[in-house]
Amino acid sequence: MLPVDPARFLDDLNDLRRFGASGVGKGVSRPAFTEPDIAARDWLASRMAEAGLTPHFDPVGSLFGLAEGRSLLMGSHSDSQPEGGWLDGALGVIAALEVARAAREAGGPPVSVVSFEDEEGRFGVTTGSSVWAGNQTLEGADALVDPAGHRFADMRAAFGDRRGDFVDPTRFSGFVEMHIEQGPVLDSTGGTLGVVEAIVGIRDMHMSFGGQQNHAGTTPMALRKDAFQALAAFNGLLQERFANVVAPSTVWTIGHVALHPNAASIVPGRVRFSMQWRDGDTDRLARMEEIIRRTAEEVAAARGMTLDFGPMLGLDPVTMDAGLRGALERAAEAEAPGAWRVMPSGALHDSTNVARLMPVAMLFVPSIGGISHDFAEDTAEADLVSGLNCLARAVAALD
Ligand code: HGY
Ligand code: MN
Ligand code: MN
Repeated sequence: MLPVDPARFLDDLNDLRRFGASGVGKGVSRPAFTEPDIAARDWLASRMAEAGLTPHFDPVGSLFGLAEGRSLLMGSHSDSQPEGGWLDGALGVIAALEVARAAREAGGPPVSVVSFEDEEGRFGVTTGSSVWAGNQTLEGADALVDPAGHRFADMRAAFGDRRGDFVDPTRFSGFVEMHIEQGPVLDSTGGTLGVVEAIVGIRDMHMSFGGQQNHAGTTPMALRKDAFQALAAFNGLLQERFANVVAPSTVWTIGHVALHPNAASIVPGRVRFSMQWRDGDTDRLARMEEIIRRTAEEVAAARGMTLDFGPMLGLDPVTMDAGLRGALERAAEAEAPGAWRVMPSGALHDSTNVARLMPVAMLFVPSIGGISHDFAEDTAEADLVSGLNCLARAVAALD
């Protein structure tokens, strides 16, 4: 096993947490291209250089720490959700850095490190790795707009002349990403490590209902074209119509709702909302899309209201590479005998995109209480170290 240094690893993890520290527990707010995100990447670049790696920003702000010649790529993302945890993405980046350092100290194998930009999708869906992998064109990404109306093209310009070209993916033999589970399975079963078998697919879009803004006191209910009521009816019908299509693991979320004008005494005339759904089966994702579109059209027509669909972004389910996964399984058995399992990922990860370019595999550590995308996200330190040791074992075995 490579001579990883848990104290150095934990110190870097805690240093990274300083950038965008939310002041609530260990939480961070470090969305893509914000000042804390850029400062964190500059700090990561310096740590990569100190580790003997060549820091390289690509055109969208993804940061690579490059080893010479052909190498194994490891990493994740260091941007966060607006209310994010200190480990989502950051754990994979810092663990990769520590394995890369230990590998150099041990005389090999060469390991490169990456922190992808905008994995959390302030603009799209895993935008940085999606562009690198060709799942999204740079022109397409540049046209993306965040909820506040900022354009991706303008925001990525903040990296200025730090940016170089896209890194040639053929210099890497594969990609290994460690990540917190972000779900309840390992935590509730007392597991220490999860070896991922597959990552679910996702569909994500915004929709709008347009009605008639009016007085909340004088407008009879029967005459209203109330955008909130349209959304409520749409959501109610979805639950019914999904019933015989979805599986127990299927998820769907309306996480962002903007009512206009969002005032207590005004019948809302417009609502724009996010519609996101995930499943391990591409056909099921397509059937759900058909139900979503048809149901929204019915609701709008029945109320004499307008309906707009924004562009739909999506990624299909991906299966992990058998060889890399096998190395993680053997390392997990050595590190935590009987305390690991093979499991799917209900969360999306950069590995989904990188799988288009090279073999990928993922390792999970538990999330306390299954909590993530929340300031309260956390993992026991002993589990963080077990994950690092497992990576160190696997990378040594891959050499
Ligand atoms: O939403 C996700 O699955 C990822 O954490 N961005
Ligand atoms: Mn993540
Ligand atoms: Mn996340």
